[in-house]
Amino acid sequence: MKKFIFLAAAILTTCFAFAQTTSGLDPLVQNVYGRNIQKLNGYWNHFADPLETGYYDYRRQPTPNGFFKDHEVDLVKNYKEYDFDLSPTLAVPGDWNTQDDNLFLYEGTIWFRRVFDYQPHEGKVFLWFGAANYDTKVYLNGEKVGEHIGGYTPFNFDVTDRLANGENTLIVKVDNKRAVDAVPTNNFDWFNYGGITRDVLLVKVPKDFIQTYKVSLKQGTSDVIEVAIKTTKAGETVKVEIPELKISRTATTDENGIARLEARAKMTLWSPENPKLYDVTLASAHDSVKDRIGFKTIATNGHDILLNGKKVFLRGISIHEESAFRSGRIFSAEEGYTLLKWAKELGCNYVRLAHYPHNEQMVRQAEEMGLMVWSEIPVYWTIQWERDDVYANALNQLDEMIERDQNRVGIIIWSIANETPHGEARDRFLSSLARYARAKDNTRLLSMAMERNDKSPEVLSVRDNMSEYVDIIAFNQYLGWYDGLNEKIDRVRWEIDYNKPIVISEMGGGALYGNHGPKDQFWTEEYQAELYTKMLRMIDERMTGVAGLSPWVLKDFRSSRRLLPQIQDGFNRKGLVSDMGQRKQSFYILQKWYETKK
Ligand code: GCB
Repeated sequence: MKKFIFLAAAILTTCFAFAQTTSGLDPLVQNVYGRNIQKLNGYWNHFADPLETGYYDYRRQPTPNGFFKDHEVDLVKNYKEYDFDLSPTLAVPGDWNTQDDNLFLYEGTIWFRRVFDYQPHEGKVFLWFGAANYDTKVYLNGEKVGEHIGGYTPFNFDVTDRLANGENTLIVKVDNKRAVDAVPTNNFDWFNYGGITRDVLLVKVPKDFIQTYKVSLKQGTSDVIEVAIKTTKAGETVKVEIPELKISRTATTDENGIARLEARAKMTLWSPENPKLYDVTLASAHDSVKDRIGFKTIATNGHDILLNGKKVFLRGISIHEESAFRSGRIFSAEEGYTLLKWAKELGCNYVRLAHYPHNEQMVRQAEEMGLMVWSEIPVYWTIQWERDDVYANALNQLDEMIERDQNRVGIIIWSIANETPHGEARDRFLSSLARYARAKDNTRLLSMAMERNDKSPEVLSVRDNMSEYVDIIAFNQYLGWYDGLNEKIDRVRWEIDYNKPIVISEMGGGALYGNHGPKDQFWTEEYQAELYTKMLRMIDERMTGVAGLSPWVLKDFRSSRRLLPQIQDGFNRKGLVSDMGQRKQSFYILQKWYETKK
């Protein structure tokens, strides 16, 4: 069953048609790391093809004998203008920009080739990509398997009937050209890392297998576990076991392959103080998959966020998925761990993983470390709201984000957008996404990073039609940086009229580590420290209903928008930690304040 059919039912409930922007995709296999996998990671031959010569002929028509054929079909004997065998290699996973200086600012197509050995397997095989940025076309043994757009979510193809026993040739065309009708658009404040940035796996499952599942606490209860399993077969018995809770239950799949069951248990709920996870096994007649799953409730009441029924303050920080010290796209669990450790040191119980879904290990690690997570899709700034295909793209990314991480107890918030200019088409687009997210997962809160819409120059506020669709009123604000000097922070009043929790999803200002001077001098550590001091005092003394914050940002990160020589040098400097891991003064100011919020 191809993916667009799978999505169709839910999409009918929105006011947009589902225009096909991807092809050949199959529904995601849940928890690939808990399956029988063959890693295709390693060094892949590659070359850049800025003119797309390997794809289009001279009339700009897709050529039937492009580079994806790897010379299986030579139109003219012995005529070659490319050769994968002679081409250099790049590490997969990895961004190409930080692996080869010539590719640092490259935006366009790169062709990758990986030759691998495959031994026959009884059952089905999926070719799975953790992520590739941005437009990916996949060919196996000279034939197109499918394509995917979107740079931060997983996708997979059923390649069972396309694999040869023995040697196979996988060719992947990845194009990271920015575009005005992409999601995100051609304008965003982070680095446009290109490449196959996450794992590539062959996922081997039985012919009839467990395609997906969701194990969570039933809404409104604290002792009933609810399980939904989808297998590829109707009328089969499935079994769920959680040995530590002495749970062992069976159910039978319906005509759609779906089985649901519930089990009551006295369990330890997951929390930052005690991030308890349980071993869970799900089995069908032929398949079995293991996971580590925790249980929690997350809800709101007026201005409060309630975790397991108790009021919690989100001591957060925003993070980009960029490695510490090296400043490239994170490509190992260790690199993600370093950032999360810094967040813990800061006193956080919560991280905003901005501005796109981070890799799966990052989310798993966060929950193991007791960090609640905000996860978001890159619906950022000036999306083309009127277009159905743009909506379909955003919706697909939202679906892939939720599908991949629906069993991650650490995730408390799905976010559907960041700083989007108001307008009717935008409201239609975002409210449809919100409805979809709620229908797919009602066990988490919904939010988006809004912008301020003030009542007067001195009376600051947030007023947004999307407020009725979200559980948390989150907004970014840059008093003292883009908006006045630090002294303005002391002058303003706040009136936010929604009776919902308020979360400041961004605040901050730039500082170059080691740059010292008076506290009214831009770019000094002292200026940034003063900004944080005033801002935190303002929250304490002159704002009501604030249930948390995730200042911008943990670490200085690369951005092609940040051009000031000797200060920015291609980095957004709003980090509390420099790109080389040095703590700026404001790190300690926030750390001290978070002590008071424990
Ligand atoms: C914002 C954006 C974030 C930017 C930040 C900045 O409001 O949400 O992506 O990086 O401001 O530094 O300007």
